[in-house]
Amino acid sequence: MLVALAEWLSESYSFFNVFQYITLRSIMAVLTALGISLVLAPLMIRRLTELKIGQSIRDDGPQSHLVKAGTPTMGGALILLAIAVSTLLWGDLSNHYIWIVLFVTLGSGLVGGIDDYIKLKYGNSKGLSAKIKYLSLSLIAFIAATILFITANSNIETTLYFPVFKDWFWDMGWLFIPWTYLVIVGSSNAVNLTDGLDGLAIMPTIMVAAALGVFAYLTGNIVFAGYLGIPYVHNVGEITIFCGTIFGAGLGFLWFNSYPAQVFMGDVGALALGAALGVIAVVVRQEIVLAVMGGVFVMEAVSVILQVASFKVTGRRIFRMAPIHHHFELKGWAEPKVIVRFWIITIVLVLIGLATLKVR
Ligand code: 57M
Repeated sequence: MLVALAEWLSESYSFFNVFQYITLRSIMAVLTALGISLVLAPLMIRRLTELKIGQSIRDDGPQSHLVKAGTPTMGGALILLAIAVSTLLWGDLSNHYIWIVLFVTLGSGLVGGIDDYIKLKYGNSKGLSAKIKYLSLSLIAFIAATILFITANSNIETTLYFPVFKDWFWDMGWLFIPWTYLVIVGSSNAVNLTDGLDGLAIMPTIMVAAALGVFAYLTGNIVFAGYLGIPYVHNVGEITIFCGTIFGAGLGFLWFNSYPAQVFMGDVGALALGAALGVIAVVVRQEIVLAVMGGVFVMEAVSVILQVASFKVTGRRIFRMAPIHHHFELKGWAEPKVIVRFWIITIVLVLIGLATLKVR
């Protein structure tokens, strides 16, 4: 919104030209989203506590979690508010990628929010029926995938690029639609499964969003993209601003979600942020790099798949409990130790992901 205003003002005052730059607007987007979440979070936590909107804890999980009962949840709604306001302020609203990522993020947040609301209203931890939840998420992902396919300007936008091997790519054609759907829904669920310890999901989300912001900036710049040998996607640089809003809003939320958490994000946050990372990776053509940098999310999801499969086939569990963070808790690791170690793993994976920019 401010881009249009700055453009108009720059006709009289050349200083306002500075707001045309993606880099400056991204920094402003980070700070705006951070400010919104830092300022509003205490008010929200107070209000949620007054309204008794607190988490109900399953009694079959690690016993150490029982003390968390009643912790305010649905803090993700604030993350989404900060992301939306900051994107609308600093993003170029004539850019269709901005609207697609906002649609996927807020749409998935709405599904998660309804799920949270039902859990809170009926005081149980079941929520929306799994079928309705996945159908709604699937519909959002499918709509986004179809729009991206129809609006693609060249086959670069529907080609799958493999990191490191610069001659490895595959023009997916219409298969781009199911692929995009899988990436968005898979990423959304993987982040949701990870969100089971204080700060465990938000910090990797922040780090991966920051790295995807770098990819978005370089992919949208014809000179840098050419120099690095990565795909060039016209106009996708604007997504750097969106990544900045996730970074800022996430940091503000982490301030209160760090151990011991004063608020949880709820499905409204976890499903939305996961879907956001998925759709960003698709538009910047880095789905495989997302799987590398978000390795912690992948590991959590795979632990559940293996556990369920093993239990069904052999009647035995591989892990003490899935997702895998519960396994380490039950082995006796203190919660902050599991969290920080998973963060460290993510730092390494994000660095590996960024290295693929050069190593090819
Ligand atoms: C969400 N939700 C957390 C909070 C957060 C198929 C199966 C593996 C599904 C899985 C599941 O339901 N996952 C989805 C996990 C919950 O957190 C809420 O949910 C939101 C995210 N969706 O924002 O609102 C609990 O996590 C803890 N928490 C924190 N700090 C945070 O910042 O401590 C969350 C955020 C909170 C709080 O305790 O209440 C969750 O874990 O429920 N199911 C499971 O994860 C269950 N696993 C299981 O059944 N494993 C079996 C299967 C796979 C065969 C097995 O291993 O044998 C476990 N979860 C729980 N108890 N709570 C086990 C039982």
